[in-house]
Amino acid sequence: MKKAKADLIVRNAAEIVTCAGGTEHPRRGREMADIGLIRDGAVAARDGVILAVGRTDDVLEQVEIGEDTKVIEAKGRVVLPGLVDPHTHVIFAGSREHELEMRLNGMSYLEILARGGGILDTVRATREAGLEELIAAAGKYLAEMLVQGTTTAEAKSGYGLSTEEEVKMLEAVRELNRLQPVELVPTFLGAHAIPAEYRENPEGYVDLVVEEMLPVIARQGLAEFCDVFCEEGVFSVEQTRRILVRARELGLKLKVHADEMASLGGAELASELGATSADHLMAVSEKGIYDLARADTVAVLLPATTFCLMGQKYAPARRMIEQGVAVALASDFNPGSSPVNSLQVVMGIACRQLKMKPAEVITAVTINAAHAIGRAAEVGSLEAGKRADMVIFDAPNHLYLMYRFGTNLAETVIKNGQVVIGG
Ligand code: IZC
Ligand code: ZN
Repeated sequence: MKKAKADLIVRNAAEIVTCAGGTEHPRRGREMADIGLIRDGAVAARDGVILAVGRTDDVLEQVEIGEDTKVIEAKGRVVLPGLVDPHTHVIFAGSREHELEMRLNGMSYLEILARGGGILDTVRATREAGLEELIAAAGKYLAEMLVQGTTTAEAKSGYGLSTEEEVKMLEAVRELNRLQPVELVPTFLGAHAIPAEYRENPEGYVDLVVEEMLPVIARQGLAEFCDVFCEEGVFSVEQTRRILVRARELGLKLKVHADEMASLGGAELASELGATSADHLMAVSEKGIYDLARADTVAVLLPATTFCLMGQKYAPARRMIEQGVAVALASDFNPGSSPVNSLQVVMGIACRQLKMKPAEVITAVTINAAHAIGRAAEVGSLEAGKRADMVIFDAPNHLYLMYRFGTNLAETVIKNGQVVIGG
């Protein structure tokens, strides 16, 4: 039989962490510790697609190497699937460093928002910015993420809060998908806050989201997901339900900012509506955990946010995993509650504060994260037929990634079979 010719081969890696076998369903509960580890491994690809993964000797037998094959020696290093960040607010203008001091002086995130700051500060800056300015700002953050190993990310709107401005944000996402290597999955988050002009009429704003924004976004194909910030003083469970039911009718998949600060029943609602993910969950109830364990909804935990908001209770990750919930991790990168865009930092916090095991953490930023944004058929694991997205870390084994917290260990980043960082 004629062997397939590889145009890329990464070989002799100390460990290849494949995360294989979880494409059909997210890994839940105990399965999360199964990361498909191969020692002295190799990955071969052609035209951006993986041809073979296995022990170096086996892979070299299966594929042909020619003069034009790019060969990367990964001796003493660990190879992971390209990291997937399934919850970001990466499109925004301005910054909110003043909130750090406000928080140190005792003001809470929701108090800052209720006074017209927080999200509404970023809304003012984002509305003032032109499309080009938004693209340039996000492009810089995405470059930082890529250097640290993120090759796929979700990107939300939600700082426009008018039809025209929400469309502008999602157009920025579309342009960025043409301009740079990190693949972005667009989410419409028109229900992120009540804009100042609707302060006295929040139901009127929900009407606008349901009757005008959602149909426009769906018609223009600008978003795959619809998300709502379901929180005390922001959008109620009933408002969230109304928005998400309409979004689902229009063909969008669903996400919920659920039970972050108050236990409102966001996880229960996400499970009931068949949402793809329920995110945050610091204040999730026992019933919410029970429902998530029985739904296809992935729990996306954002421990860098809890860390940055200081002194809050972390999401009960151990309890969720014990109960059989599928857990993913994300940065929540945004200018307010999480100015952190490194998944490596999130991984370090997840071990120390969520008490997740290193193998569970790796599943949570690869295959389960891919499920959380509807991309598990393409990315999130190293398996023949999937996209050749991978990261070579300057680490002797996968445990080292979470142990050496705070240093960027990504040495070579490969997206669609192309070396985009290092080499
Ligand atoms: O800009 O504060 N939590 N939305 C919900 C955010 C944080 C982003 C922000
Ligand atoms: Zn968020």
